[in-house]
Amino acid sequence: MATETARPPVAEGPDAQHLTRDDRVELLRYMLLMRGIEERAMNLYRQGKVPGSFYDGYGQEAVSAGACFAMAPEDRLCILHRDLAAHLIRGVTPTRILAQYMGREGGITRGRDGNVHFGDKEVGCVGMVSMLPDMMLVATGMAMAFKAQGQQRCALTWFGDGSTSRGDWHEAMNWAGVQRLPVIFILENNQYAYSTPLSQQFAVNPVERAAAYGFPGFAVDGNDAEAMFEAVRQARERALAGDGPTMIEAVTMRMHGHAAHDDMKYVPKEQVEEWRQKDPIERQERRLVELGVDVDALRAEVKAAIDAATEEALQSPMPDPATATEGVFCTDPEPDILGDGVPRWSGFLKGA
Ligand SMILES: Cc1ncc(C[n+]2csc(CCOP(=O)(O)OP(=O)(O)O)c2C)c(N)n1
Repeated sequence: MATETARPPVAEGPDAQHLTRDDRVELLRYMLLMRGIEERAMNLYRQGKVPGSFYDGYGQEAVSAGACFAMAPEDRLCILHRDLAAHLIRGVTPTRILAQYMGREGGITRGRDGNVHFGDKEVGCVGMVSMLPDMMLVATGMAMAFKAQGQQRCALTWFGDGSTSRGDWHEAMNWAGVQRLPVIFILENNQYAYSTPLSQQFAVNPVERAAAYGFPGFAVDGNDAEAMFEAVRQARERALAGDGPTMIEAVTMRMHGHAAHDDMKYVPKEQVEEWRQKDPIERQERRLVELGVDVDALRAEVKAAIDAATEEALQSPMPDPATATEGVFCTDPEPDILGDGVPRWSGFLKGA
């Protein structure tokens, strides 16, 4: 059974040139927030306060934190179910996220959609499409719009190893390569797609697939937030210089079951133990301790913020059933779909 890939990371260790000490602390803060919020949500789920199931990204925090940290406010992100740190970095508050998980009025979708299906377009996050890997096509489409309008903007999407086996994934890869679009594809290789291991997912090194579509692909240590940052920073530079897409394979491990209902008994215990030693948060903490950062104080601060957010989210009411269909369909004839104040699709919705 496949475990970890042996490929070397593209960048390792602190990146003194592009990350300040404060940035490095922020990376840890967002990873702690992501883990703390998801742990809290799992407890709320067990108390029956989170409907449906619950999905988390335990052990994968560096992938979304490092990548999102390298993106600018004008860029656009298609965020998947294990990438909570990206929402947090864009400014979505822990209270709104916890309210979302509990289906409350104060959540991002105001109780309209499943707990991890959300995105706040005001901060450049596209609402998650459940069908995998359709966010590849959405990100590619946005990148096409940026290029067509001569805008210096970039789109990014994350996707799992399982997503790469679908035809729409290959269509997006091909079109992005042909058009040299400003888009970054992050393969979140967490070794499993539900219970399917890598050995049954692809018969090639997945980064070679980027070359097959005419653009670079490389592997990064997905449990190193700073390496993720550096890889995405370089990919974004390429994209803005007109050099087209980049695929980054973030090599990591899904440390929990597919979702709360899955005990992942199909994963060998030694594999989980091996990856536990590479925990991305502990890794960043070790770096910061060397820099003299009071990591315990940061942990306490994050915990207090999550306690307060939980209380606030629990105060949020359930949505009024009479408004259930409001905001579900686009009724604006000229929607600002790229969030840049320019209405588009005019005519399309009018049937012209
Ligand atoms: C087209 C499609 N088929 C099935 C599903 C159900 N489903 C949701 S997540 C998932 C596993 C995806 O694995 P992967 O892409 O490796 O991402 P991971 O969950 O491991 O992060 C499946 C099968 C779906 N959302 N879309």
